[in-house]
Amino acid sequence: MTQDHALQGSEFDGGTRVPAAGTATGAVLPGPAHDGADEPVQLLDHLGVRHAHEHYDALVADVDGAALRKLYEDMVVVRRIDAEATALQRQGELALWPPLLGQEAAQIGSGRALREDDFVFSSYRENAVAYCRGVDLTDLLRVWRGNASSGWDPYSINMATPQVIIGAQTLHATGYAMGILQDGDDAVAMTYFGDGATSQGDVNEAMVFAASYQAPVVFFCQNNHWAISEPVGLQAHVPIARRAPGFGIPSVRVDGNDVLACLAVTREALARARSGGGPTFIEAVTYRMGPHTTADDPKRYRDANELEDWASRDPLARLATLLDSLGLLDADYTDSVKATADAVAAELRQGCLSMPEPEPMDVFKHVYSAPNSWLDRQQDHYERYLASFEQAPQEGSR
Ligand SMILES: Cc1ncc(C[n+]2csc(CCOP(=O)(O)OP(=O)(O)O)c2C)c(N)n1
Ligand SMILES: [Mg+2]
Repeated sequence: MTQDHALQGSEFDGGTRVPAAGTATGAVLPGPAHDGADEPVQLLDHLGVRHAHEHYDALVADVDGAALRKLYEDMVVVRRIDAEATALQRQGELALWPPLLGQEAAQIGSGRALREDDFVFSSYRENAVAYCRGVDLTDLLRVWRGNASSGWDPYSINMATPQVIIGAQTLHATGYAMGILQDGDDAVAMTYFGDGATSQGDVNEAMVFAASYQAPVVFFCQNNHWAISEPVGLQAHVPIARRAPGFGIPSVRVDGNDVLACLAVTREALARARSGGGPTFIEAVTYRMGPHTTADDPKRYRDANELEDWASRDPLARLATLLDSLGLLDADYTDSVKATADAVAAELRQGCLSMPEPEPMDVFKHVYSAPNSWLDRQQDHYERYLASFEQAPQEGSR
């Protein structure tokens, strides 16, 4: 399939169309919070052409050449983190890794819109958002190496540790946002989840409460087209963004491979929440180019042509093209981006390999904030069990 044919003719699963090449697809949109319009907002198309947008341009008016370069660097670095962590898993240094390949724009565009005092509740795949929050790179890997049951102190970067129970984090975010209301603060809770998660009761309950309380929470759904081996079309017969207005929540579909559009729609949603306008639902239409996790083989359930189609909409390539057209992709710059990515990858690897092995008794730490007699009994039992190995006669000593 040729690139043009793929882009003009193909459809997103769920019956919604890929924007035709070269059109300013957002121009017909009526403006803020347009109740789930199907055409994704797009400012930068797959060919790297920047299109004017009557509403969203104002939201990224401050993004000059230097800021565009920074967004590009961010995306290169997080792609490199992802590749390095995948390699570490293949080398037996991590038990598992959930790649974000293809979703860099959705995560960097939205992550860079956040304020430091906002609070993020994510799934396992938002490693680029964690990077935006300033996560320590070793902390990012602790859980995946099996060295800790939790990677970091959530309050140190205002981001909860990754949630593996699909969709549960949307409830945590909504509860947190209701707390923000009680405090009279203007921070926002931002929650990330996948297309598959929208079928969970938790996500729907979170939307009911968020709408009822007009809580300052942004629901950021990365529709990467797959929930492990289930295609999105199976559980969403209409675009996912259309569901939110049914809860009384304004929604917007955005091209999730367009970092500028993701930044613009997230800024708008955050501003709405901060100013008392309540929740917003964002559906970022993107694609998971890698496996679900390193334990998965997508070749068993998806067509190679689909991957090829989406490779032609790569989020990094289109921004590189734009930078080049602006004369901002010179060798000095690309060398410095590569050097930064190399340094980050080296730090990640070094942090992984030098992580101290956990003590067996550490498994009891941080389970409850206060002493708990039931846990104490288990701890005693386990301590005696471990001690029994020390007392056992050594092999060959008889
Ligand atoms: C409550 C619950 N049910 C099932 C699972 C198993 N599971 C892990 S990931 C996943 C798919 C999630 O897909 P999606 O929400 O689209 O997120 P993505 O992995 O694509 O980022 C499932 C079903 C789980 N972790 N939690
Ligand atoms: Mg998914």
